[in-house]
Amino acid sequence: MQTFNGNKNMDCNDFILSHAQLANYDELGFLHSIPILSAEEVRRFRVAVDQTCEAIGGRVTRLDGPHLYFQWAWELSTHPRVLDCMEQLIGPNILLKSTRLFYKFGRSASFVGWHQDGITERVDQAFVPAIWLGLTEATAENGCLRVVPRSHRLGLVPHADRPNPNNLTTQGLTAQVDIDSPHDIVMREGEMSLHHPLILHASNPNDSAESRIGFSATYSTPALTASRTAVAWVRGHGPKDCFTIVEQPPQRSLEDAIAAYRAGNHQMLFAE
Ligand SMILES: O=C(O)CCC(=O)C(=O)O
Repeated sequence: MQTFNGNKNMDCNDFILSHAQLANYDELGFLHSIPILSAEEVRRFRVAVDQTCEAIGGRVTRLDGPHLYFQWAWELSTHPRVLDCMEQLIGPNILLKSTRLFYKFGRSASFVGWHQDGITERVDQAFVPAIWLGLTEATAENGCLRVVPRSHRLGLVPHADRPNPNNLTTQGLTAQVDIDSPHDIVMREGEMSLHHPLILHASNPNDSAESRIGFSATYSTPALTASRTAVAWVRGHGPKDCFTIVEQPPQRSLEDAIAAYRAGNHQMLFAE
């Protein structure tokens, strides 16, 4: 199977994804509703996320690179079950490339325009997949992720800047293609979806009364040769000379982490 990369570290009892799921990922370009977090973990991570957002101030709707500063984001992106799934997808040597928090308040106009992560990640190869992990349920009403099945077969499509204060994509980057039969990724809290870097995806505004919160992260095999942001080898190993390497998890106090995050010049978006 194309995505199954001959794991040497994992015992066959450890596998979370079935062969049928991996085949589906290859065929459709995504997979969803993979149980990752317990109810207690969801509660704990939500408290930490809310503390961080409150400390930053304003109505935070997107934070880029939180794993470099905040323990909760590091723990989410290196959660053993997440990495076990990633290992099944791309093999035993796993690099953490980037992370994002998407926080859509209840009844907020924030949306995510149609895009491919390959555009912003500057990679169009299957070895750079992403996860989306829900800290709340994700429904059609609260603006769950939507994908165009099989769109990973289109290659990189043209994107244009469509600045809009409510669009949470980087610089409002929006795919210039007709969107055909999108699929809503409806999931329970604590569940995860996996995405090919070329899958077209987006999300609508949150029409529900409650917040919709998701954490996304992008990984790679050792095939990656450059990255604009610092990376971490989170399982196995690989080259260190072409990147800025994060050697250890963030350990700062919340106050120091916020100050360092602000100084780090990462994309931070706020709801109007
Ligand atoms: O959370 C969302 O609605 C969008 C997430 C997304 O576009 C991404 O992770 O690339």
